[in-house]
Amino acid sequence: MIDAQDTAFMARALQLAWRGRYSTHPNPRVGCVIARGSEVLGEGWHERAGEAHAEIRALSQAGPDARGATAYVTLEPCSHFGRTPPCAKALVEAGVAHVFAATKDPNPSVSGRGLDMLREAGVRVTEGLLAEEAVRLNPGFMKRMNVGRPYVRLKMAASLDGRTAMASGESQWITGAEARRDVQRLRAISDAILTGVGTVLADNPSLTVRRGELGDIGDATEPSRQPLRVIADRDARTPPGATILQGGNVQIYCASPTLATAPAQDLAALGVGLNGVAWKDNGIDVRELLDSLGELGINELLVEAGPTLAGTFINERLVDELWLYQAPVFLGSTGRPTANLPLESMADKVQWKVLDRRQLGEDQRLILAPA
Ligand code: AOF
Ligand code: ZN
Repeated sequence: MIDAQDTAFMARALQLAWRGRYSTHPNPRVGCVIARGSEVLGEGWHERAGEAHAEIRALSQAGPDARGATAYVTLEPCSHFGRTPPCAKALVEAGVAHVFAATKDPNPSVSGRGLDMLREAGVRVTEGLLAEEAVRLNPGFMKRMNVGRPYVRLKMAASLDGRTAMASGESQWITGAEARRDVQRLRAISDAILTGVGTVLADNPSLTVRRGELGDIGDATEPSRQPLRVIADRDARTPPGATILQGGNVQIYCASPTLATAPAQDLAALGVGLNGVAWKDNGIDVRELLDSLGELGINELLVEAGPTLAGTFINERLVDELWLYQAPVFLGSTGRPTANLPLESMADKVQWKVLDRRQLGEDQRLILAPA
């Protein structure tokens, strides 16, 4: 039996988990509420990899009162010794009588064993309450654990006539301050930001999260690191003085033969990570790139790139969400398209469905998913 009270506590646990949106990577966001009847005894969320898991924080708040109580956790409690000891064991030792887990942990070192551990110790287990919401909380962690690749968000800023820059390449700024702050938040929830060398050469972007521009983050845990910056750069043309290289934490993906060349060696000497992958006529082998980023522990990837790389991602059907910021301006018919995607007939059109539509100052933000 699941009642409204149980659902409300799990919803609260989801809210707590979301506080870790800028800080838990590569770990998932997890929240926990410990309650007896309608009384909350403890609350916790996972803040940072290496630090206490959500259950441990909630248990320490509840103290001895946890005996006989119910725990609501957004993810199956872990059963393994990772950077921290198993939460399932801690719940058993605290005497918790009933555990609600929204979803299984797809991590192969857990995946059901946490729930088994609880059941074997005589704890009642109820699985699946608000499961859909819990999966949506960690789309990247779930996807990486299940298929080894990050969840991909493609960001675009465009005009009313679907242009993303002038013919000269000039593009600052199409959208207003509110949309740009929203992009900062989007970067901050991402584990990595991918761009192409064309964008590096044309715009010299930093692709960093600037805390001051994030604005008020409410009760979220402070971002604990910059997202990894990733550059698709077949011939290692990224200038050693490029802004994006400052502060480190950069991986460049070039063509394998490029690895041995002088420009690549110079970048490696600066501490840049260099990876050789396959390139095809129309650009980088994106699947190989995504596999590699999955191995690096990237859960949520943000693609902020020019028309070539954006076109490749769309064409290869590798975008999970498209975030389109549209400004109420015309950039004119000589402006650059958001994506290079030459299509012949209406039958080739690439259809999307709108998940969310919002006004940000004068601009609108659409979040879309493949239809
Ligand atoms: C939980 N509660 O709050 C989180 C869990 O290296 P560790 O010890 O931090 O373990 C990381 C793994 O633990 C992570 O990959 C995921 O399977 C699980 N995360 N589990 O019971 C939590 N964050
Ligand atoms: Zn745990």
